[in-house]
Amino acid sequence: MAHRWQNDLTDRDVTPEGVFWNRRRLLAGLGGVGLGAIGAGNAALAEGAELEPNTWEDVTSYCNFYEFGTGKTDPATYAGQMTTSPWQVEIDGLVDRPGVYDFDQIMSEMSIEERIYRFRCVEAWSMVVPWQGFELADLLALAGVQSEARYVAFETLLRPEEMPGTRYGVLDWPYREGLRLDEALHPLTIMATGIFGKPLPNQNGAPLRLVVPWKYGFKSIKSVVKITLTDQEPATSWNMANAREYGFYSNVNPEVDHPRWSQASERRIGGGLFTRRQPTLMFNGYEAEVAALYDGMDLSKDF
Ligand SMILES: Nc1nc2c(c(=O)[nH]1)N[C@H]1C(S)=C(S)[C@@H](COP(=O)(O)O)O[C@H]1N2
Ligand SMILES: [Mo]
Repeated sequence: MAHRWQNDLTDRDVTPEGVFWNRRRLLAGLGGVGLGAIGAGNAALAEGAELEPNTWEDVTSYCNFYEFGTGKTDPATYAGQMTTSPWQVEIDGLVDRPGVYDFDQIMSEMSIEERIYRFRCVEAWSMVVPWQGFELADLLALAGVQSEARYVAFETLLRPEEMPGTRYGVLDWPYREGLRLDEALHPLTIMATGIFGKPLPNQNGAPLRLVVPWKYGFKSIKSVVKITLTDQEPATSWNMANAREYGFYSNVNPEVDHPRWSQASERRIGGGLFTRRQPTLMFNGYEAEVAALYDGMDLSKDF
């Protein structure tokens, strides 16, 4: 058996048989296998919620990726300079198999199922993006999460010679994000590898970025190079920049306003002259799936 990455794992370590076959069955039940299947994202959305995808043009030209500048069009203009191959993801902290995992090897040799997820992404504006990717839980399982782990911390590549925005101190680089472990293991939390059936464009976080559909867009960290399992809530870039405005959780919540603007409605990107405002849904429409994660918490305090 060839090495799947620089650690010494057997096939059995990578994909427990039961898990693999359950996933197959699940996919078959959804009417297809692999990329032909529409993932949990659709089934999960509240009925009647809008799922018409945005265009390739919308998704790849109106971006946030501050390593390339703070303007919405800066990423499309400058992210082309980022070298994305080879690409390694270091997984460390409270894991059984810490190490440097090669992205191409992960994708070509691992038995991780890629699926299509048509998620809404929301901030003051919203888009519907057809991602492909796999559950973050599958990647974490490769490294073997230890029982003391409570949080997952993520870091983006920091390569100033290819990232003109990092010459400015708008954020504390590298870009950092974090999730509680139960959020990270939720099946709606994915590592995206592509959009519209194509590999991720650099401006959208090539080759591998997080997508957490019930949280505000900035939680979905791009171009991930490091994942650390910890027992402490990790520092996150936006919280470090402005703790009053950006909390650790950042769940989409129309009842908790950002200090400088209402979050009760969002402007849908695209549609030319007729850009519509629509009410923002609790947990971005994924309330049935994720509300239980926050039982007993005061979400106006833990925002
Ligand atoms: N590394 C990194 N990841 C990032 C950002 C960033 O500036 N740097 N911006 C975040 C913000 S604010 C948003 S809204 C989403 C935007 O993702 P998109 O451009 O693919 O729509 O990426 C998030 N991930
Ligand atoms: Mo954002």
